Parts: sequence; C-alpha cells; structure tokens
Amino acid sequence: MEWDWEGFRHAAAAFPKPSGIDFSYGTAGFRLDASLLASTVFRAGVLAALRSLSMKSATGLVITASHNPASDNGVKLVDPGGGMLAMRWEPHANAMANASDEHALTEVVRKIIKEESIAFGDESCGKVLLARDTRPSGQILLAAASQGVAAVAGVAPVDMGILTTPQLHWMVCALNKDQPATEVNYYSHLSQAFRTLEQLRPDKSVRRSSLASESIIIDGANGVGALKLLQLQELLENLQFEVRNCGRAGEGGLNDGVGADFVQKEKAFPRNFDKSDALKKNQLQSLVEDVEEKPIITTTLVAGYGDVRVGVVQTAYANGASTKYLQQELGLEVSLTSTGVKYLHEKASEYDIGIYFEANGHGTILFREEFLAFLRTKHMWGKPSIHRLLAVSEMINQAVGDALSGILMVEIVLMYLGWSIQDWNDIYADLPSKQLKVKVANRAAIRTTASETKVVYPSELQKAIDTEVGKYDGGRSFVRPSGTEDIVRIYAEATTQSTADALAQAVAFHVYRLAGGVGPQPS
Ligand code: G16
Repeated sequence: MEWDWEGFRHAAAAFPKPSGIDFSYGTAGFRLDASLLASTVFRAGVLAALRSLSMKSATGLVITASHNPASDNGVKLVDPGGGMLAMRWEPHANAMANASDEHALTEVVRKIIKEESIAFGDESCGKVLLARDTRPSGQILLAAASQGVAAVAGVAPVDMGILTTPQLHWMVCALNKDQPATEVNYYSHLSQAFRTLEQLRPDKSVRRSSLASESIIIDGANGVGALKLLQLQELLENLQFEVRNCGRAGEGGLNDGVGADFVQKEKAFPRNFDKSDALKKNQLQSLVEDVEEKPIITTTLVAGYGDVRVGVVQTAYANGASTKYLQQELGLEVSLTSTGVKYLHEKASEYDIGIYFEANGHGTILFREEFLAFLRTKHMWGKPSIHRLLAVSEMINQAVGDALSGILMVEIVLMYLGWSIQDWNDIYADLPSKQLKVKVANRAAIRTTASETKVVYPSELQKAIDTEVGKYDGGRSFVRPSGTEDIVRIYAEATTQSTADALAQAVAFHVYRLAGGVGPQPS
C-alpha cells in the first residue's frame, strides 16, 4: 500500500498547531483547555495508527480529561494489551504534538516510521478503536482524532461512541484476543463473574451487612461512569445501585464538587450527599473512573496458596497508615512508584497477583498469565477456591483500573466477610493528611526523585520542606508537579489534622516562594 504523503499533509493542514504552546504528554496523555486540542488529538490519532501498524494489532484512543474540569479535554492512548501507551513511545507523541506545521509533522512521522521499522503494504493493516466521555467538546475532538487515524495508509478508525476509559481499554484487549469487543460483552463478562463469585461463597448465610434491604449509593460525578453503571445494574439481580449525580437536570456539572478526586482531595461530601448518608447507610462510594479501596481485597481470597507472589504497589500519596497495615498486619510486600497508572501497572505486573491502587482510587488487581494458566491446569479443577480466583481475574479489569469492576470486587469481598463499608473502613485509621495546590509559572521548574518523595531541583525547596517537617510530630510532606493540571501538588501528613494542615500550608508557601508561584500567595 502506498503512503499518500500529499494527502497526509493536506489532512494535517486542517488542524494547525496553536502557537506558543508546548504540549507535554504528562501523567496520562495530553490534557488542556479543549479549545486548544484539535491539532493534538489529530496527531494522537496518527500516532495510535502508527502504533497499531507497528504492533500488528488494534490500539485505542479515548477523548477524555477524566477528573479535570468540564472545559478541559484530553487524549489517552491504549496499547494492544489494553494498557496505556508504552512509555517508550511518549517521546514520539511529544515530537508529533509539537511539530510546528504539517511539513514538520510529516518529517516527524517519517522518522518514527524509520525508527520503529513500520512496514506498509500489508493488506491486513491496522485498526484504532475510538471513544469519548460526555464532555461537550468530545464529539468534535473525536472526529479530529478519527481523521488522524484515517490519514495513515491502511488503518481504519472504529468509533465506539461514548464509553468509560476502562471500557475502551477492555475492548482493545478483548479484540486482540479475538473476543467480541462490545459493550454488551463487557457487562455480561463482569456480571457473570460476579454471579459466579456469589454462588461460590462458602457460607451463603453470610451477607454483606446492611445490604439486604438497602441500595448502594454511588456518586456518579455527573459523568460517563454514572450512565454505564445503570446499564450494568440491569444484569445484576442481587445488587441495587442508587446513582446520584448522573448528569440529570439540576444535579450540577461534571466534576463540579463531585467525583472521587474531589472527595479525596477536599475531604468533603460530594454534592447531593450529606453526613446522614454516610452515618446512616455506610454505603457511599464515589466514582470518576475508579473506586477508592482499602487493601484487603485479594489477601482474603488468596490466603493459603503458598508461594504465590502477591505484591501491593502504592505511590507517595498512600496514607502512611495503609502502608504500615499492609506490611505489618498483612505481611505483604509493598513497593512505591511515581504517580500514574502507567508506573503502578508496570510494577504490579511483576507479581503473580499485583494489587495497585492510587490514593485517588485508580487501580486494579493484575493476575500474571502464567499464574492463571497454572490455575487452569487439570489437577486444579473442581476446587472452589481456584474457581473463585479465576472468577476474580475475570471480574476485575485486567487491562486497567476500572471503577465498575472495582465496585463489584468490593461488594463481593464485603459479602464474603459479612462486613459493612464501615467495618472495612475501621480496619485501620488513616493518619491525618492534607493536600493543596499551588499555581506556578512553569511547573517543569520543579524536579523530583523517581519516588517523588524529594525535590532535587530547586534544592533550597527540599531544605525548606525538611525544616518544616522537622517541626511536626510524625510529619511527612512532599511536593510534585502535576502531570494533568497546571499546578504543583503539596501533600502533608502529621499526627493531628491541625498540624497536617499547618505543615501543608507552610510547604505551599515555600513552593510559591522558591518555585515561581503566581496568583494569590498562600498564607
Ligand atoms: C490521571 C492518572 C492517574 C493520576 C492522576 C493525577 O488520572 O491516570 O494515575 O493519579 O492523573 O495525576 P497528577 O497528580 O499528575 O495530576 P485521571 O483520572 O485524571 O486520568
């Protein structure tokens, strides 16, 4: 198949790059005010198509800015296995996004084709599955991405419509395993595994405390997850969801005082919830893409399987009490990575069972293929415990963190234990913590170590943080530039809430002072 460079340049010229902006791939893809993104998503479409040709498998692209405000949008790229774009390709993404015009872009694309030895001429060719969330800018941006895919010779864009990001990840993975990559199949897969786990309960008289008569109240963040949860609900006989903040008239806007990120950072009830919901029903869960989890899940289910390597992956944001609980009470191996699913996922895949959850809720449980193959061997047949494990691996999304499958997982574990959410919450007490944001002129001006626990540049900033931490009993604090928002994030922990607040405030002041703060100065 011949590459039509003239046609490619013509298509690219319809999406000129805005001048004066340096696009950066960030924690989970490009993310910016939606009005600035058309050229970037067109180019991301080209990249997803090249990746598909290079891997000889389908890839994916989602138009979403996840927890960011509704006026932002972004693009996430999905690799053939269902995970995020291989980090090795991120420099390609940056080079393409920042090419000054269609001629410069053509040169970058030629270079990538050469470097990655991408062959054309094969009739089989590539495929890119595209999806978007409910943001108003989504439709136009998806059309731009689709044109980017179609501009690459021999690659077909497939519009999957409005989906959650994890659904699209799941579908890319399914398609490449020759399974039906449909939404219906996604729901039936999850709900079937849920039913299997319900049936395999050793003691069916044990029920999740307080579930029998009441529904589980979910904050849908006025986003795509709310709609999809209601569809999943139709296949679940024994679970009743009450989804608030579905985006209905009068419920408010996407991520506006709602959603997991808001609840975690602000430690406040989402809109349309109050204290009585938490106290009375103990059933509150919050949803953006994932559900916040305490780390009990698989240990309960896999106890007794000998030398299976189970590991937990956290980031510096994990509450110190959770790490202590995992290591000292459960005796689990815990490792630390940089913020971002791409880092945690990679580390978790080193274990037979790798459990990763960021403090903001992103996460899943990964089962190594070899371990699953072992569980499926003949001499393991007939053992309910093995069937349980296999069903868990079917229910919890193996491609990426997924709130819908995470909610089902939590419900199953609570059901097995006969616990309420309150019982779960009581397994350990979080240390008081506080998060703040500071706007700076250039967030790239702060550099940290790989674990993000120390600032390496500017060095005076780390000295100032150390001095502040030394003033507070049990104090811990770190700062890092966000990879999704134009800010620096500050985290502090201490033995009381007032000292955690004071430590965070003091560190925020130093960030503002030493790292080029703009706007109102923290007190
Ligand atoms: C993305 C990533 C997460 C990360 C979050 C915040 O989430 O997928 O792994 O924790 O950004 O990153 P940062 O602190 O760099 O802004 P989402 O839900 O926004 O896609």
